[in-house]
Amino acid sequence: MRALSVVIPALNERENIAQVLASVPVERLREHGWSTEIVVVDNGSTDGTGELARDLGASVVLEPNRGYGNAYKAGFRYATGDVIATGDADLTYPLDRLPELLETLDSRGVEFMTTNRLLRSNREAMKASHSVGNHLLSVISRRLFRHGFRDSQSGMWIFQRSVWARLDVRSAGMAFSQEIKNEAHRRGIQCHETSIEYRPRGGTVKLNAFRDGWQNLRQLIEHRTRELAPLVPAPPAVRAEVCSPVSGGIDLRDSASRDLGPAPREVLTPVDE
Ligand SMILES: Nc1nc2c(ncn2[C@@H]2O[C@H](COP(=O)(O)OP(=O)(O)O)[C@@H](O)[C@H]2O)c(=O)[nH]1
Ligand SMILES: [Mg+2]
Repeated sequence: MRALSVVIPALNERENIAQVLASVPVERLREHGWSTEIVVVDNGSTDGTGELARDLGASVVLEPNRGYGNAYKAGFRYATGDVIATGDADLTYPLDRLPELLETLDSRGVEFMTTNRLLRSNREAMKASHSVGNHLLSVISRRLFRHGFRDSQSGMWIFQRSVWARLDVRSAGMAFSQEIKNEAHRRGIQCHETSIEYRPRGGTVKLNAFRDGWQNLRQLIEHRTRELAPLVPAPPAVRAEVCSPVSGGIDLRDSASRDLGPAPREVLTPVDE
């Protein structure tokens, strides 16, 4: 049995989270040879998203520093699966298709798989202005990084967890999504992009199209001109305080200190992420 971690960032998604968690087909994944842990990263929600997710059986990581990228970094630090799969907590991504997507990852023999939402059949699910912005940013990514990914902003990726330690992904915010793809390609990781269904969002959009679009452009230029520095392995942790399931606390584990025993259920990550 292989282990899958489904990592879901959530900022005030109380109205969606139960349905999102229920859409992960844990039983079907088991039949396909996968054990599944679901990790919800609560990014300082004020509507009880984290508590509800925990009550429903998910592992909840608290990341007090707002930002989509910050949330993912905390979730990836916590995840223990052989493979990580991601998706928003807003009902847009087809988490119910994970068994088939994992089969594609295997059959393609790649380490990192991203997804393309920019299909005609998905047009109803995306605002026209977002669609234009996504196409534009995707063209620029393709030109700058010389790859063939159609959708630079898709937030559903499925990859071997070992890949994460080989990437230098810095964005704290929405640019994380393009950066992880561009960086995987830049580092020579074997990549593939597969088409997915994209569904109408539940709840309220957290993206600010103008601000996030502008930041994405700036990030693309910074990334393209960044030197491809060798990655410094994370130093071993000198101490760790692991919280109990109920009391909350601080977990200072990093990817180099996996010998600290089973992951706690709820983690407050260090604030300097
Ligand atoms: N924009 C944003 N999303 C966050 C943040 N923290 C967690 N998220 C979650 O990340 C996902 C992406 O946000 P969303 O509004 O769906 O952006 P979009 O999919 O690009 O339109 C959602 O599940 C949010 O709840 C944050 O600080 N900013
Ligand atoms: Mg979304």
